[in-house]
Amino acid sequence: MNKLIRVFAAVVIASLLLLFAINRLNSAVGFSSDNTLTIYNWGDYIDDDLIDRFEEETGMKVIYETFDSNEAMLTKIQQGGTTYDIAVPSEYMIAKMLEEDLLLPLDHSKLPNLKNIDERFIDLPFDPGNKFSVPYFWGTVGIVFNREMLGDMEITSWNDLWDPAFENEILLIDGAREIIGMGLNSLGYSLNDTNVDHLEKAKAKLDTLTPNIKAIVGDEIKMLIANEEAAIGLVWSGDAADMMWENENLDYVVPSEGSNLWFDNMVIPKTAKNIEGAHQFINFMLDAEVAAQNTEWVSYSTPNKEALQYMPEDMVEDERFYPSPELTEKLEVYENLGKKNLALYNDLFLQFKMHRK
Ligand code: N2P
Repeated sequence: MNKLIRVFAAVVIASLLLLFAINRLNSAVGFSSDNTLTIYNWGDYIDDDLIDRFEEETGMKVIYETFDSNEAMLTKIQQGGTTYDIAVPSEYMIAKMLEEDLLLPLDHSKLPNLKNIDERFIDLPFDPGNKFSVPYFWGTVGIVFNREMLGDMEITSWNDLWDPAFENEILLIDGAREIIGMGLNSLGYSLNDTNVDHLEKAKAKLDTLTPNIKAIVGDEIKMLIANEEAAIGLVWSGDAADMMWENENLDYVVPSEGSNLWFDNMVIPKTAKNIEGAHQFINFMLDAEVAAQNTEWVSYSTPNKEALQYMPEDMVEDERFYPSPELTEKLEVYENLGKKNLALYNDLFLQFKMHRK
């Protein structure tokens, strides 16, 4: 009996020692929650070398996950399975997340590099005073097209896409607001229209584009168009810029009927565990040289004014990707249309996708 107790005690002590050792080891390699930073960002939206550099400089361990739409990101954050320290939603989604009380206020004293951001991108209506969000990238929605494949056919408007000559030549990004938005814009309606009749007309008009649509895809759209698998794509500006570095036959246009101007900002979800680390990461990404390196890799347009001096001139001076304030004023920023209307956009988009099958 005595022996049994001794064996039992030895096992307990050994287990405790083991647990202690694992714990020490975990924090040494950075798995304790303080030392881990979990980031949720769009696909292809950061230079991985910068994550390595941040880890080296801070000793933190970054866990990095990606999403391909604002809606998917929101669902994941609402479900709360994984807790994220940083997310990068677009403006209308930030407004929605604020409405649902999902974001933490930022401590500006920990973000001295915020001064590097061009004031054009500061204090916008979806987040007055940038209390909850800090600019990351911005851009437009438009059409990328292959001049070589299209011969002398010009594309300048959304309505050009309905030309029967483009049968099976168009790829679309998988975004409800972008695609329904194209339908709305092509009929002269606003991207923030909530009139059910207008929205149904937009969906019906999109259905008539079906013969020209080759597929609705995610980030692989860049590879497909750069490899000339399709001549035309509805894309976000930076994806077009990226493809154009790969294939010189490509060009990008913001359609004449109007289009979307968007802003993706970094936020800290309320459920974040490493709030200090999140601020460190945001401030790191706001550094001028870091932002320049990231922008060169990602190809989207940077809101970081101080970064521009470190970037190639032909990139900064390209008006297709750095449109003037006069042009951007003509574009529409998505508004948070409320639960019911956003659900309607999503439903119509789903129906449109099913109609294609
Ligand atoms: C990056 C997509 C950027 C998204 N792949 C536009 N909000």
